[in-house]
Amino acid sequence: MAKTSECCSHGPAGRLSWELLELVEDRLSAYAERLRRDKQGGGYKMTASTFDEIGRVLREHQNFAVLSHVRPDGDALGSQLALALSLQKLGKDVRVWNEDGTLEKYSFLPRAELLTKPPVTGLDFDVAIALDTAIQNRLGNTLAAVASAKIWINIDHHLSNPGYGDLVIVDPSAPATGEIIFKLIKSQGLPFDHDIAENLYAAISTDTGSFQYPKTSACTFEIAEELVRDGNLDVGKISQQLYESYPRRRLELLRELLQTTRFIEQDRIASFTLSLKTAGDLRVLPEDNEGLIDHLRAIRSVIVAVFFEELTDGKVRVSMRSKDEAVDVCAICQKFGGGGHTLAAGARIRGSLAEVEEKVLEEVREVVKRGS
Ligand SMILES: [Mn+2]
Repeated sequence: MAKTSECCSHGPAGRLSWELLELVEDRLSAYAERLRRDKQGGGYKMTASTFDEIGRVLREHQNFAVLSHVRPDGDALGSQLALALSLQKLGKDVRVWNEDGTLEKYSFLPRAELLTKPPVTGLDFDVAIALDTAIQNRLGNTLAAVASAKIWINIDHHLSNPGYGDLVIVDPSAPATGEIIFKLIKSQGLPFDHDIAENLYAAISTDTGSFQYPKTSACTFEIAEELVRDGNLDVGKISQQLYESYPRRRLELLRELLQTTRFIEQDRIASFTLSLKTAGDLRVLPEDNEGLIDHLRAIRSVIVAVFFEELTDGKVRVSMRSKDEAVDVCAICQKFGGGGHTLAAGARIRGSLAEVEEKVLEEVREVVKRGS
């Protein structure tokens, strides 16, 4: 039983006696205390709903909408499906909505067919749950479809999340929202099975860059261990579906991006750009470029990698990665109306590719100079 460390304590699953409830509560208050300490020490923000409070709301209501952000990634979709499946097994009515619906790339996720675009006319819900979504607006057109929801739950790991909603868990120390969903499910004894495990594994694997990024902790591996063992997962098969099943056009896209690569500040800043024309010529889908920025980050001298993508609405989507805590790309992106994590952030900025590139790189240059 004592196989999980303090950070992973999520209490025993199954039916809860009062004794067990007390035990769970003890552990959760220790967890909350640890986060409070982190907050003072490391500048973390933790808005303090407990798993118990959220668990209670999940049990006491019937109609749920589980949502995540536009241009969803593996963490967003895996977390949505995992929580939705657990709620379904609990006998709840659940809609799993995303502005983009299911993505081709993630269609292998168990029960991916549950993920749909919201209907034009919304539905009534007791509870709307936003996952992995730092800014409520980033829920896109799902927001209007759940407008009548009585209670909002916000579960996320983005530092920049302001804590919208009635019940909020924002834990920036978590490398993936999937990790928080795992703790919620386990601490509350919510239903868990193979399909839920596989969705959570995909969420955590993708948001940690295959268990490589700095927030990957012993706790992350302990959770992965439980997912693989208790969910009876085939890791090789999931990895192949996640990382070795790209369409050919992704490589063609990378070839084009590499042609535009720029290095500045003694090669400490690297960037590439994707124009609408190139995207159109290659028939690129939005999900095709997920992770390509890692090719820039992988260069030894590079501290900050930036990806500029021209959008159809007169804006440019900027993705930024940092390899140095002293260079906070979330702060840079917030200056331009975006947000994210210290080491991975983004923004959408009005202007032409050239204008935005110039403005943003100037800002990054300043921060990199200051940080070194
Ligand atoms: Mn995430």
